[in-house]
Amino acid sequence: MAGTINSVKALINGQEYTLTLNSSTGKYEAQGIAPSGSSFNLEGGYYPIEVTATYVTGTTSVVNDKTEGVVGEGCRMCVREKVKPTAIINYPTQGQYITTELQKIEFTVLDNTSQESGFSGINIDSIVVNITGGSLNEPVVIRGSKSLEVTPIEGGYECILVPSEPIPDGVYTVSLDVSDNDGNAAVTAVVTATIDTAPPELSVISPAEGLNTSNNVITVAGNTSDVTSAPVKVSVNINGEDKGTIPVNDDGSFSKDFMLTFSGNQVIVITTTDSAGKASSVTRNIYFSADVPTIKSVIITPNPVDGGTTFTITVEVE
Ligand SMILES: [Ca+2]
Ligand SMILES: [Ca+2]
Repeated sequence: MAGTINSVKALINGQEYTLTLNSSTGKYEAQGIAPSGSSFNLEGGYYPIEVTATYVTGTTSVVNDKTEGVVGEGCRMCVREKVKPTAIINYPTQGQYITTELQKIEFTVLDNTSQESGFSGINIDSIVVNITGGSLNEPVVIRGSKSLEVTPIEGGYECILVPSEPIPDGVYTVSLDVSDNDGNAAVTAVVTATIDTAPPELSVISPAEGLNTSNNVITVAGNTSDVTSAPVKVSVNINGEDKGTIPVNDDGSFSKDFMLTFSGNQVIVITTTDSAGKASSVTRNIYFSADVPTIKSVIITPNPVDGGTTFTITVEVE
């Protein structure tokens, strides 16, 4: 037989609530403010509640989260935090050129950047890395942590993704999504970067290799192009002296005259460099001299010579 209730109290996260009778339902109620921190990382994933009912006679009954059945289940309060985690792509950086075959994507996912405590933590299985662009017909999508190198850090993880096979040259966009354990999604991190492992094309039309010339003005001309990282820069070095860059036309052609400053062998190096920093060089070895031959003597032997007989002409020249 039911007695007369003296009090009904609930203990939630260290706070005691005194419940009052709702006469229309015959049940006891109180309102409270939920803890701000997530219950995800608490034992069982909930805040435990202890309810104590006391009769006027002084006898009490206590239930809590360990109580069996639906009463015990009712003593488990799940609290979700609402703060987004943070996704940061560390490598490549926005606009970066990558010139090596070895490729990787490094990123950090954190759930403690805006919360000192009570964060639910990164759900590592929610990571989605998406690579699009270049010569990929379909996006490369990596989900979860299985193919990642993962290092736990305070509040999250540092991750390294190495594609199973090198991604071919091209311009790519990498995006990163992640959620925390309470289902809050981070703002998508996006970077666009260029993979360019190929040096630019370079064809030198002038001067020809082995050219002998008496002209002290030499024309350096040719064509250059780069599939992935145009535009390219062309620079000229003559006999070890940097002559700077020369203009390249829209069609890749270039032409500029240079003065040769001394006679003798000349080494001309033409270098083209693409925007990724990959370079190609062509070397031309030429010979320049404006000197004219000096004829020192001309002797006819014999001289005079008899008509119809043989003579020799001897010329001394240097
Ligand atoms: Ca969070
Ligand atoms: Ca290139």
